[in-house]
Amino acid sequence: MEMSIGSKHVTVPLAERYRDRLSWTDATPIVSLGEGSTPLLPAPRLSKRLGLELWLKWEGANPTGSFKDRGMTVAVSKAVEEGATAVVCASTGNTAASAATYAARAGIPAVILQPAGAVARGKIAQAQAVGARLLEVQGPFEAALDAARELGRRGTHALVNSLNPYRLEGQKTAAFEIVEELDGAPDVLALPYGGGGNTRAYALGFDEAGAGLPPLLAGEASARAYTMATAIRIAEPAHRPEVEEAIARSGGSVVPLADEEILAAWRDLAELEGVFCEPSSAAGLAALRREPPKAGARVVCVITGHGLKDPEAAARLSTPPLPVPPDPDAIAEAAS
Ligand code: AN7
Repeated sequence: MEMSIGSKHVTVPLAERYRDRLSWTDATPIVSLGEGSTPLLPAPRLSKRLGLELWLKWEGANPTGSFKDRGMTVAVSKAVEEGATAVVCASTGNTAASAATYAARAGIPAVILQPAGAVARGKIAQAQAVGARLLEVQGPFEAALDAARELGRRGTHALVNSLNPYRLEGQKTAAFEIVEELDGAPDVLALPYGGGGNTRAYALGFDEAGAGLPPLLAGEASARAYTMATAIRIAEPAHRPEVEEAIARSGGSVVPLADEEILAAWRDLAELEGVFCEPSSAAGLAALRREPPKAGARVVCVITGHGLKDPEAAARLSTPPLPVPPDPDAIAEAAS
């Protein structure tokens, strides 16, 4: 049976929604799990507190629970088209989960290089479950990335880190969605800044959408090499020069954040808006708090990854369950 992604009974993935803005050819075997078209959620309680019109771009709703899937559908499809027989990436976890998953979808092996002891459990479980080969590099993220690049150069594996231009191409589609849904660019876009690929991708997307580049507020961990926000524990961002150029051109800024500020934003997103993300994903909101836009501004904050990625963080940072006997009176008392 021929099963086409374009069938009207199938979720429309970004590969289809933005078909003419991506590098597809007639020969591209599109590898998809239905990514993109994520919710743009109003945030009424946070809006009131901050005096803004705040929207949350909920990227945790992608197939593997992070924005990485937008780029991975394009990178893995093009890798297969170009004859790759395996993919490799270095990752703080989300790129790994996404690369492993799309490789499984494509029927090719994935090699994942991860910094030892610095990847959240949920992400490791995802990559393991789909059968990737996980290698713990005894060193920081940068050492793993250098090794991945070398395997890419040797030609044995296609590199699917964001140094692969198809990754940014896919990720730029999030800006298209925002411009379509708000009928223009927002006044400010806030997001986390790890390696900087996503900040570059949004700048690309807004430029291409032709509605103007909004000031970009990029929240980074001030303790880049040690932050508890492991997804953005990246001492040396691979895209730093391009990120600095795009941010300067946009009239925005890079906002260094203490872990406490990131965690406070994480808690508020969950408790005030019901948006449970991983800690790193709250860096955009923390940046907005540090550098508030003018009152009433229409702001989009990108929430990059799902909270289930990092169950240990959730357990550590919130109230644990309270044991009770199976007795309604005791339960009523404990519930109040
Ligand atoms: C949830 O997975 O670098 O600035 O290897 O997982 O484009 O690096 C993840 C980064 C923000 C930062 N939020 O994005 C990886 C990795 C989450 C992330 C970022 C990441 P970039």
